Amino acid sequence: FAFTHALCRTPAPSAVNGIRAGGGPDPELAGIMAEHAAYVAALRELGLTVDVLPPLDAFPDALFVEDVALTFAEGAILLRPGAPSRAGEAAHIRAALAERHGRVLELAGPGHVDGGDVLRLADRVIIGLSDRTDRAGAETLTALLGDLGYRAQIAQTPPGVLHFKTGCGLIDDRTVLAVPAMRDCPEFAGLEVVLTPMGEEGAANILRVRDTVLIGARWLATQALLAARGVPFRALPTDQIARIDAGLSCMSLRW
Ligand code: CIR
Repeated sequence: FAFTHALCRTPAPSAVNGIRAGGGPDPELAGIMAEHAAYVAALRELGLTVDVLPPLDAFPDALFVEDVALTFAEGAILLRPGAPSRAGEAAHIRAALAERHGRVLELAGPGHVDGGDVLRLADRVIIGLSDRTDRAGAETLTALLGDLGYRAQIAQTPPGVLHFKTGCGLIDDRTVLAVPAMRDCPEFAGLEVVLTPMGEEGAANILRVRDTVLIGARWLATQALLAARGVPFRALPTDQIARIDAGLSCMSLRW
């Protein structure tokens, strides 16, 4: 969690057309912009150096930079996002990664991995198979992570959960907040699993940065749960990005 840097991308006007699984109300651009700005400001206030890349109007989901790459102190990995409309995003972040990382590895085809399916723990990295991340991609990524010195485990994202991290996020090194559908995830063995309260499944995509957990502002019961555990947290608005199936981890790459 001891990140010093983050990379984000300004939402383009097309962000309102980002992929979304369900119906629900349309997102509003002004709201998406405001939520993104609050997020960048929070990362800066937590002490990170945050660079913000220019918008990419041809790619509505490009503000969700987490899905196109992985960043570590040891180097970066350029991914192959699984949604056809997002495939082209990776090329647009390659130069920015090369400027900031000594090594940039690339996931070779034919497999796909979205960074939202990758959960980094203290001792290993979990890669969740999902509608976006397939086994070929997960196996290729396992080898690349090995090159950077990380051990990977391949897990299953439950049906109906977009990304592995849509359904879980780390509170600390030994504690994961997870939706009930992920309670028995075998890869969580050895961790304490704290379940999202009823009706707050959307809260699971928390993001721990240094000592603070970032959490969506509307998830009051989950905030109470963190408070009761003595976990410092900061509530951020996420209602608009939630309309395009996103949460807090999606909007940055961190290292
Ligand atoms: C998508 O469906 O790809 C975007 N609308 C949302 C991506 C959210 N990213 C993430 O959870 N890492």
